[in-house]
Amino acid sequence: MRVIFGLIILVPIGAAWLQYTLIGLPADPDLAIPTITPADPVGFPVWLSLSHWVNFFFLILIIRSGLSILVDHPRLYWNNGCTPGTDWIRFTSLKKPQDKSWTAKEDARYISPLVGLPGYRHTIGIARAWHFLTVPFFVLNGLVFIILLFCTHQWKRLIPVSWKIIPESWRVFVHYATFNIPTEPNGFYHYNALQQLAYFGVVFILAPLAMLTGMAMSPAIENRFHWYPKIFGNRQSARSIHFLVMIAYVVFIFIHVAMVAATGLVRNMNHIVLGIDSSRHLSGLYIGIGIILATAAFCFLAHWLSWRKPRLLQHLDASINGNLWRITLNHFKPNAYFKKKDISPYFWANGKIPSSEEWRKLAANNFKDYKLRIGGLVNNPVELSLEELKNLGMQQNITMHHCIQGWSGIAEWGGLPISKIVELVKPQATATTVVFYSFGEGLYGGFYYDTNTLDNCLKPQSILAWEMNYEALPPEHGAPLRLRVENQLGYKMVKWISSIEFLETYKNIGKSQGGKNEDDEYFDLLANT
Ligand SMILES: Nc1nc2c(c(=O)[nH]1)N[C@H]1C(S)=C(S)[C@@H](COP(=O)(O)O)O[C@H]1N2
Ligand SMILES: [Mo]
Repeated sequence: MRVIFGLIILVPIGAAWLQYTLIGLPADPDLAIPTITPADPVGFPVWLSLSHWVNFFFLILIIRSGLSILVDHPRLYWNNGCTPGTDWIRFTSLKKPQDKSWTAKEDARYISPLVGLPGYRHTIGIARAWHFLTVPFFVLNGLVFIILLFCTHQWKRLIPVSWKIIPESWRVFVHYATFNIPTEPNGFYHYNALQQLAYFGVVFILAPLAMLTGMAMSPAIENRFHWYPKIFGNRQSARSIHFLVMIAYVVFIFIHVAMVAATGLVRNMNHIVLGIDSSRHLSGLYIGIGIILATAAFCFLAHWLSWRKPRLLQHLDASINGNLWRITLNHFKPNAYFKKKDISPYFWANGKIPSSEEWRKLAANNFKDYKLRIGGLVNNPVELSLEELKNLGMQQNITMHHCIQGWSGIAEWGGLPISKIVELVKPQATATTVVFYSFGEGLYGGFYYDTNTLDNCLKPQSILAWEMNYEALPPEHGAPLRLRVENQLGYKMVKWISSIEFLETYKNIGKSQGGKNEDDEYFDLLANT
């Protein structure tokens, strides 16, 4: 894989040198400034400068928080099951140990806060808050930009109108690649072919690709529209492409900044900052540097907020994205789709196996003495053994699991639809939240628990599973009983369930955030993305 990427970079450069040494430099690209008609873009209007810098600001936040998300599962794959050893690139020196259990959580890595937002380890909750808080505004800014682009003549800067752009771009590329800087056009009026192509690619290819591959990672979208991630191969290739788009952005930013500096820094900065065509005033340069420094300063503020006001960020994210997903994605109903042959050969595990005496005793006796307590706002509280649960019915689903960390896996899960439990216990009208308590502990101590809306518990494929891949649920995957709610991320699916309660609200449990990870790691209450 790395060889392929190496070739993608080296082959064009090699070809450029070959052409240069064998045939000579192609003619300087045509720079004759065409006579400017009233239909041509002249200069940079304020909206264009603004959206350019706003875009820069958001891009920095998106990339930095994205890197923090990435290292929570620092491996990228082309296969849905994330089988260890099949990663095409990894950002950890560790191989998965063969001789002991190794959870995905243990596999998460540290990233310096200078690079990642917020950086460090196990900070994916806040990293996601930044990522998702930024994205709607990034998209909005992009839309405004594109609309105004087409409402004015400015589109002519970016949109190639002839295929000639390709050979012309190549000519420019041969110049750059062999360090024969061609005469530059005045960007106030138009760009050279390669520049136009690059800007076009960033706006009209990279940005949409980033959004579309991002959406392909949502459990709610994936299990409703199974065809969607397949546009990119599968969910993990969508994740890999999402990463490659980020790399392309970073490479673009470096080359772009270098070229801005190399081809008349003062004049270029006056263009994009102030919209004036002058090489004499330094104000554009100073203001531009000011914007870059302010963005850097915001990164420090973001770091401070991440550590001092994480709850604020979590709630801000919930008030924007949480609400947005509640009224949209959360309505999608999971569709049966996967076949036996799709089952992943490997399935990462997460969480600490319960250490309590109670669970170990139950496990030692094959859970024969296990009793699931179901109570709360119900008319008929019950205690059910595994046997009794099994007698109530069974459903088998083959589904894709989406962990917040980025890994996925396809497995068969067999168990009792929660709708059957609801029929049995008869929740009162006020019961809208279901809490699942675990025998296991959370990463930071205290028992693991999570809540789901009753509505999501009643979606197709929501079950209490005692079977995985047609065998008894193994201890590391949650024996004797675990939850499956397929339109949510993995952390909502409590393993080693001890009891279930129907409630009016999640607010009176734990730290009032709706789950152990929501309490301790600032994960989202609603996990559709
Ligand atoms: N009790 C308990 N349940 C848990 C967890 C945990 O730490 N403790 N981790 C959750 C997370 S983050 C994921 S991704 C899934 C993992 O399920 P698996 O181990 O079967 O892959 O379990 C969820 N349920
Ligand atoms: Mo997870």
